[in-house]
Amino acid sequence: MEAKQQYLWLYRHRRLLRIFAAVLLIAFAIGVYLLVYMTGGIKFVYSHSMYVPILLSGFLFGMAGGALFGLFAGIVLGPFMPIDIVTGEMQETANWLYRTGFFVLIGFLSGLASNLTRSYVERLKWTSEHDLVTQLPNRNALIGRLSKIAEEGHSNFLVVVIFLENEMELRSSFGEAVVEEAVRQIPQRVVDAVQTELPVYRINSAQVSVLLEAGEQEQDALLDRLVDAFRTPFSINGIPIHIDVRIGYAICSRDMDGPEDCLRKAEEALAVAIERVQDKVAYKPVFRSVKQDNLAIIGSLKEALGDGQLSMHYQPKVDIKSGEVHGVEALMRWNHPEQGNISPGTFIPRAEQSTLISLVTEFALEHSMRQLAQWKMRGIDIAVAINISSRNLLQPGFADQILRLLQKHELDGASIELEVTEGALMMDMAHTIHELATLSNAKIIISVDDFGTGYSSLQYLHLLPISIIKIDQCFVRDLPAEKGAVNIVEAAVTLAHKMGMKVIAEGVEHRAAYDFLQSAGCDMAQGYLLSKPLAAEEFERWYQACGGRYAHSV
Ligand code: G
Ligand code: G
Ligand code: MN
Repeated sequence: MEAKQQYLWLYRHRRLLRIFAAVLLIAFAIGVYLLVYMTGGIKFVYSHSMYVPILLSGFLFGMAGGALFGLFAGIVLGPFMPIDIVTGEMQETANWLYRTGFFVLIGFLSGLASNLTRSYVERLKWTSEHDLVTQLPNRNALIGRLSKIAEEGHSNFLVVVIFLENEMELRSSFGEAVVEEAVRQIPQRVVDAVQTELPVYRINSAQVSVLLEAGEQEQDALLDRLVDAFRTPFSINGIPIHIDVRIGYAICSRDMDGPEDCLRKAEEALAVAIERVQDKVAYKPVFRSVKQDNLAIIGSLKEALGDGQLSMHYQPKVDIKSGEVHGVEALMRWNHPEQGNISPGTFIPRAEQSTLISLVTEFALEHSMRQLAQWKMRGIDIAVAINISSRNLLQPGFADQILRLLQKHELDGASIELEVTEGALMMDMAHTIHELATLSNAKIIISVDDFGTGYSSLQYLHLLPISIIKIDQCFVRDLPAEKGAVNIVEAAVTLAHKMGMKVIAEGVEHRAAYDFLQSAGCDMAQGYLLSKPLAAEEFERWYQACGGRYAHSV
């Protein structure tokens, strides 16, 4: 039997056990009587053995039980026990009465100590299962409740986790007390919504949870009512407080993998609800496999950065008018020892969600700049464009890091181009303006990558020091047959030129597209027609073979 089961068994049979213990204690006292009698009477030391059952009785039966047993023990060793068996001399009444009083006191004190300990332990148990501020049951209590439900064999029930999305914001604008008061009001809302008395668990400062027993048909309606319950603002000291909630839930059944797992499923669903900005999301096994894939990739990426699995490839960019090879775009390649090539389209977005992206970008910057310095020494005078992610621009000291690398490799700022997507430019405009100004003062070229595909306004075009617009592949691929793409490309070229910027088209795969771009006045082209991304030595051979000038354009 495990410790917990043993405890449960003892708890269930506690009445019988108490009777049994009482009988044993009485037998013990009679045993002491016999011992004292046989060893010659109360004048010898053996009567002290009586303290054992007295202390035990206080421990088991509390103050009254201890005192009562003390009285009994006092009488057992009292009027009928001679001082000396051989002489037959009896005890004086005052003598045994004093002893009896002493026994009663010891029993009482033992009971008192035991009660105090017990209430202290209960207090500890309560504290471990409650949120001390709101007095709501906490995560431990929820796990305990889930284990109990599993034991009792309920069929299906929902574990619902409610996330108070603006909790941090409320905390910073209204203060701790207001948020805690709002949380205290949540149970009433939940009860009103589901119309049954249900405990609400506070599982962390911004999450509460309830367990719902509902058939499949009622589930949706019940959850909708729960979402609705938070639509009316909470009123705290007369201030209306709106709490934004997201809900994740999982259906747990008897054959679930344990209570922790069940709660975790609901929390994984919640993470998806937050990410997708949805009111409520039910757990699906695919969430976990996606997350595990992500974690596995992110886990091995750090290693890959250190042991040479990553490298940079370079794709030429050609000046359409002169045919000159203007520069290259540096593109990361990952050759995984087991999984083979992993596309940056797979691992870059995942790295962007973690702090690893700063290491990835550092790798790209360091390797591209080192390569560029070598090319320059061998007379290949081109620029290198490096892709920057939105997180990099928010990183403190990012611009300075680039300037230090330039210095280290003795490169001129003008030979470096940074490709930033529209979304990244819009993240935190004030900060971005400052960072990009530092870079542009060092003559580094800033280009807008994937132009035309982001959700953004055009205001960044005149607010930020942008020199190049890169028209996204999706507009270039079907040129000139696709009329819509033709219009967009022509408009982008006009817009860019009016603003004093250059235009590059990426994803140029066909001669016809290239010719169209030339006639539309587009400045540069990049794509499979010219060359796919190449390893450094391959690019060098390609460049030497064409003499730094793309042949088709002449
Ligand atoms: O080369 P490929 O088409 O597989 O690249 C897919 C995406 O990954 C592209 O959008 C490209 O911008 C991005 N990418 C490639 N290399 C890097 C890099 O070094 N840093 C960042 N941030 N993005 C990169
Ligand atoms: O988002 P970004 O511009 O960084 O993406 C560049 C990606 O586009 C590179 O990963 C590169 O492999 C890919 N690419 C470059 N030229 C072509 C092309 O002509 N056709 C297609 N389909 N992809 C291209
Ligand atoms: Mn790019």
